[in-house]
Amino acid sequence: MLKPSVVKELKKIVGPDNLFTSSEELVVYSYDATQRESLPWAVARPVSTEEVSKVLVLANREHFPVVPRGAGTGMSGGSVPIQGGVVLSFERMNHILEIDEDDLIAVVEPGVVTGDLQREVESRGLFYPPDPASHQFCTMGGNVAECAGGLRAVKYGVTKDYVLGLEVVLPTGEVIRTGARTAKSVAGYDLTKLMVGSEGTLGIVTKIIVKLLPLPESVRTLSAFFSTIENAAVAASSIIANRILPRALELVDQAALRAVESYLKQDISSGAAAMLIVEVDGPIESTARDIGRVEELMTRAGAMRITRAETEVEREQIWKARRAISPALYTIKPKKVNEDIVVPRSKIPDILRAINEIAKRHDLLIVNFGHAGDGNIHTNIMIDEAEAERAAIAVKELFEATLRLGGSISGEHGIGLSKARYLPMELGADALGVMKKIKGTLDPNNILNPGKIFLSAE
Ligand code: 2HG
Ligand code: ZN
Repeated sequence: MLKPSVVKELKKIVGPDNLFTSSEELVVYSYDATQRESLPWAVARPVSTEEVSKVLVLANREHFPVVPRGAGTGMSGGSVPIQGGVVLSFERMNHILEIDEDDLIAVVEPGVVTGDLQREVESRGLFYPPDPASHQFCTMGGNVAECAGGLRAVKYGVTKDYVLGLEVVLPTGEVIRTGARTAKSVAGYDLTKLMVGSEGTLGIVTKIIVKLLPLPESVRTLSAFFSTIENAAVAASSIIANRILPRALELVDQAALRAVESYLKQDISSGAAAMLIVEVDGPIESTARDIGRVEELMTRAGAMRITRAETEVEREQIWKARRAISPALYTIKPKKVNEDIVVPRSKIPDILRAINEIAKRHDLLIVNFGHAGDGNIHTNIMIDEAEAERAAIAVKELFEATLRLGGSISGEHGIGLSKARYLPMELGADALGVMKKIKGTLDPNNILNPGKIFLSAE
């Protein structure tokens, strides 16, 4: 709990209207998409870098946890105040500060919704490629903290590939600027990359400089349906093997299709066991040629049906269904154990076989969908309470199989809470030790988002 004198000081920093302490208010800031909940002791809504810095100075003096929060759409518990403390919500720091059309950069505050930035730059013929499935809700600060990936990573990469520089408040309150507004810079260690993906444990991002691209001239999209998930996985590999680099290459299994069909009350697959969504972009002649070649490859790989989106509305329908999978899954079982493994993309058929075998052995419903083009499969074990113990064993086996295939336990959602105990399996003691030393140096009192990434700070 916070001392009354500390509450008073916090009120002075952010203003009395921007400090919440009543339980009705606190509950709104207590969870993310992992279904983990923990009440903060207070919620502060700063409006400036200076206010953030003052809160951190106070937190160090009084030793209370501080947990930064965007929209709470995270999938690994990053914004859940698991040890209580003060949640810093960035809902008021939500301005696009600058779009520089000559140098192709944008400068934003952390609370900007990613979809708003995408729309704003697109209206000027520019393009911000990172595209998390939750783009209508998630924020740029959260995307930076978790290094969000999303639907276009196969061609364009992930958040860290677009962040040129940051303004960061360190856990001890100092404000630093990392990177530069230039296309390149090698001045010293790359603190920008260190911060991106640090899950709100090393610093609080208060300004983000991102690079933009010219908006591609045209986009073509198709969905292809298969009678088995194996056929779909092999078809997905054949696209890249044939030297076509789509901007999205998504795989959806039967259980995910059923869930989203019942959620949206709409037939999508006509009973198929798997769906691929393929989207290409570029000049009109090249997308016309590429989508034709993709269609041929899908037919050759045994697709039962292929639907090309002929209009923007049809294209949006395909993506609406894909983006709805994650929320749809919450309706089929009480608990969604969300994993986010990534394997070399050629190993997708192998990991799907291994997952199928794990599901059968433990008699569990495991739903697979996601970014096949990146090798990143969202493996969701759908359970009720009675199945929780079996699911925990299945998760460990899933990670073992992933690592055996040369993969990683998290492609884009982060380590956060539930994966912390498995991180040593992937990193080994020495690399983990280096990470903890960095954390200890920047945050000597372990006040910033404690309990995330590492099981213990020592
Ligand atoms: C997606 O790609 C998100 O839809 C959520 O990363 C994945 O719910 C999930 O497992
Ligand atoms: Zn995803």
